Amino acid sequence: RHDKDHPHNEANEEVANPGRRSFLGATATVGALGVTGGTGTALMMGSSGEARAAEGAKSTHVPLGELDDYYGFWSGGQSGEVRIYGVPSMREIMRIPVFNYCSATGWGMTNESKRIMGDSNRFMNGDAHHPHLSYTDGSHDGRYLYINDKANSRVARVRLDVFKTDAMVTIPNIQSVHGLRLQKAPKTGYVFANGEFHIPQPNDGRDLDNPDNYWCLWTAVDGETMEVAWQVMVDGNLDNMDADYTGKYAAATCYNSEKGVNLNEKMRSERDWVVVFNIERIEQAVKDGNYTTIGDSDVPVVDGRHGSEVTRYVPVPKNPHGCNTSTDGKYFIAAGKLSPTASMIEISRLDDLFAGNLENERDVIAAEPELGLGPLHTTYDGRGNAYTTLFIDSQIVKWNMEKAVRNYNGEDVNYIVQKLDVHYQPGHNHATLAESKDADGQWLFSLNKFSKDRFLPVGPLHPENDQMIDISGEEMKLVHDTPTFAEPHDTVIVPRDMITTKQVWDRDDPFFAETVKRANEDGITLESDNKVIRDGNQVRVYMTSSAPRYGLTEFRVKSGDEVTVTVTNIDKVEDLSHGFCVVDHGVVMEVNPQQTSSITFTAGSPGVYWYYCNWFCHALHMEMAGRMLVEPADS
Ligand code: K7E
Ligand code: RUQ
Ligand code: CUA
Ligand code: CA
Repeated sequence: RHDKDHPHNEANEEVANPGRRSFLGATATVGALGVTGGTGTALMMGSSGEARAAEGAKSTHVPLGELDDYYGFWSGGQSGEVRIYGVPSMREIMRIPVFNYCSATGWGMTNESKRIMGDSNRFMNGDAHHPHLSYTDGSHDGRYLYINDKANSRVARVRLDVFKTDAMVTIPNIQSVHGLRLQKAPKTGYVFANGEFHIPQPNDGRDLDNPDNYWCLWTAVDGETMEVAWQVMVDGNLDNMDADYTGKYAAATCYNSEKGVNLNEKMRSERDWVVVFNIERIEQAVKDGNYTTIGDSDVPVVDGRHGSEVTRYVPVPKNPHGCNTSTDGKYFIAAGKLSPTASMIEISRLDDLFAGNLENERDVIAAEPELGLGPLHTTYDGRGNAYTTLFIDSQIVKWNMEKAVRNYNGEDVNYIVQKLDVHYQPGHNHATLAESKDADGQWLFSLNKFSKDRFLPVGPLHPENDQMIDISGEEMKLVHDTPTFAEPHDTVIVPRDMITTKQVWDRDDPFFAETVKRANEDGITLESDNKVIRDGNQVRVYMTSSAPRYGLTEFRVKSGDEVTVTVTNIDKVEDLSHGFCVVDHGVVMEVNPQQTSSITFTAGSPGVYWYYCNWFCHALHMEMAGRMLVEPADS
């Protein structure tokens, strides 16, 4: 068998998009700088601005009044939110606040959102990278979206019937959740989360200066209860990951096998690895009591370091990044980042690897095709082709998986199908349905980190550029540029009939059930009562909203009172949302049809404070207001 780390494929250069020079000018030459610099940072030069949608490509046009074919779920990166696009029009339809605070909806401020965020509500930021949709038998089932928070080590769930975040958990014993993926079969099931940064265990002040004794953990969250089920301690660190289509295995890339704490240390080894997890064996270890706990946490931690029965470490070229399961279920594909290759791990060989039947961990590598400079993430068209982003080359490379395997086995066959320039520095790419066995090979998105020269200049901070590519034919065709704000990392795109939403809340929805319960304890019928209840210095104000009126046009409190306002929107008409905003108090919330929302705040200094409806609802929306009359505290 072949044992070559970097099989050279001379055809790479020739098949590069022939249009490259005409619209990229000198840009194509800069990639090598990044590699020799060793940091992966590429410079950019201007384009000639001649790029336009390729001829013969499918249209992105969706006629007025018609709906898009697909829902696109975009992570909002360091904005902490999720965004919904219609594909192919790329109209931004909605934003879902998740880890962030939202001035429009009051997310992070309302009592309902605070209950969901729990203790982590004290953080006002988040860094949302990887949105993924729940599965049944390898197909998306439209129930939930899950997403990681790299900034504050959280995992959140979004309900896809109402497009609202409904659960959030802070993962113990780790720092930063980066890679996040879901169990695909038989269903989700587990939500797997990579702890990226290695830390002392427990991280209580011990081992500050002893990085050799820092550890990373891989976590499984129960996707139904959103409780942490178990964790696995690993060597090195954990970057990206994916799970297979049987429910048996998951794999994660490690770029810091060295456990370095600075850049040079993290690049010292020629190889890092992909760690493969055996989920059945981990569950068995937990069942057998073969685990420990760390610090205050009671989560079972199974030892998965070298020599363990629950993991295997497959060496791959240094500092890999993306890890994507091919939609035929055959391979985990880990992208090389600092190596021009991607490593194809053959999932059907993993039983033998775990059984000890292979001489070398590298025997699970089915191929290691050379793709170009800076391969980061791979997606699929369901027709045997893979598409990998080349960060440094600023290209998408389309390549054939079966041919890559044949080439690795010594056959003289070219696996590169096409290279397409993108603008610039792509991170993830993602094709329609490409995280499920239903990949349909229609549209591909390249989520580019840089957008210089592509949009009207807006000062030093540039948007990202999410480019849309028609992959329905043999040739990739660039069709659309989409500026996006900080900073989509990943998307998931599914046909619109996979999602069924409620357009009006059910009165018994769990999202605000706790608020309803508290109102019931006060003897309040939320749909009709408009009352103020004083309880010491706590004041609970209940009112209805019905365009263009609040049930209360004034209420009276004392300065310093803890005031809870609960508004129930008794309008039943679709799209008739109200808001509630108290002037000069930082108080805001959305109140959609048949929803109850509540918010708690401290009444300010004595005076008159207007509250008003901040969601345009009626011809008399401006008049939909009332007064909070704040009396002196000692009155
Ligand atoms: Cu490559 Cu967080 Cu998915 Cu970003 S990671 S690109
Ligand atoms: S008012 S219609 Cu502030 Cu011009 Cu809104
Ligand atoms: Cu109610 Cu605007
Ligand atoms: Ca490394």
